[in-house]
Amino acid sequence: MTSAITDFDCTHLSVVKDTSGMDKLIVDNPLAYCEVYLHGAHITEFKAKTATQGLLWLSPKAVFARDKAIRGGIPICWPWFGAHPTDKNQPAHGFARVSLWRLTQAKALDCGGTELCLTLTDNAETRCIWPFRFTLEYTIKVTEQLEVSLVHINTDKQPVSIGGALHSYFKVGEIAQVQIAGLAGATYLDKLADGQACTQSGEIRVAAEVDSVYLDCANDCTLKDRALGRTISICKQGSDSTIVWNPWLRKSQQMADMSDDGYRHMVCIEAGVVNGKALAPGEQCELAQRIEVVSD
Ligand code: TA6
Repeated sequence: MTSAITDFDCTHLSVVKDTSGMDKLIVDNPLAYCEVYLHGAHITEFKAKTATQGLLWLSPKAVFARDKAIRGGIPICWPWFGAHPTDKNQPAHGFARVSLWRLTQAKALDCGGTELCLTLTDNAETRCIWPFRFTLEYTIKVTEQLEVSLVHINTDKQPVSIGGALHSYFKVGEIAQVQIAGLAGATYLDKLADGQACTQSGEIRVAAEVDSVYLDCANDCTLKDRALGRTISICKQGSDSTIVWNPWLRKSQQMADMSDDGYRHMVCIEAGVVNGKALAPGEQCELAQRIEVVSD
């Protein structure tokens, strides 16, 4: 597999083994720098060359191991979001984030950017967890913006229901100085209050643990960060919901892969498909997200 990675004639791309022996793709082009693990097709770093800071938060205590999801960056939660709908023994947030993906395309773009495509197809391991045939194609376009597109193709002979999220962890200077705009008036389920339905009033400020699922919500968001002096624009497509998550102090302390004060420097704003999408045999659907710093 590793040799196949280097078959692409793309000068912006290099492949390294990190200290845990995992393959990491490094894109370094005139417009941006980006790191992607084949494990989970997990983007762990993105920084436009014009920006002073990277966009994504990666836990200093993140664990890089075959059976673990990396804490930070953009985990791909797929083909379900959160707990499995019927079987508690199945992994939370599906298996895509702990599967080994293949690099199937890498090309330099005329604009100076780079486009990668990573693919995951069903195999004996995935069929033990989810007994359906599928192809997942994850396209990562690295320019001044980070654009990702996850396409699920139902290659099975029967219909399937799929869901998930691009569980992006954004880096913030200080959580108390953050405002999230774009969700005012939306109905959300408060997972910390037994899923009680609430209405979002104004911009979101995070001053305690938050775990909210904004339903029927295709809205784009902005993340204003006074401490870092920047605003991030988060646009999405093919998503029926937005999830906002911050574990705050007590849960950060309980998580082995999070430092105690990790919650102060991150917030998750996730492009979700929580209601599940039905796909007929041969049908496909796309979940996409574009993020960029709009003022720095
Ligand atoms: O998207 C929010 C959430 O589902 C939370 O409930 C929280 O548990 C978080 O994801 C992290 O989940 P993980 O399985 O990565 O620890």
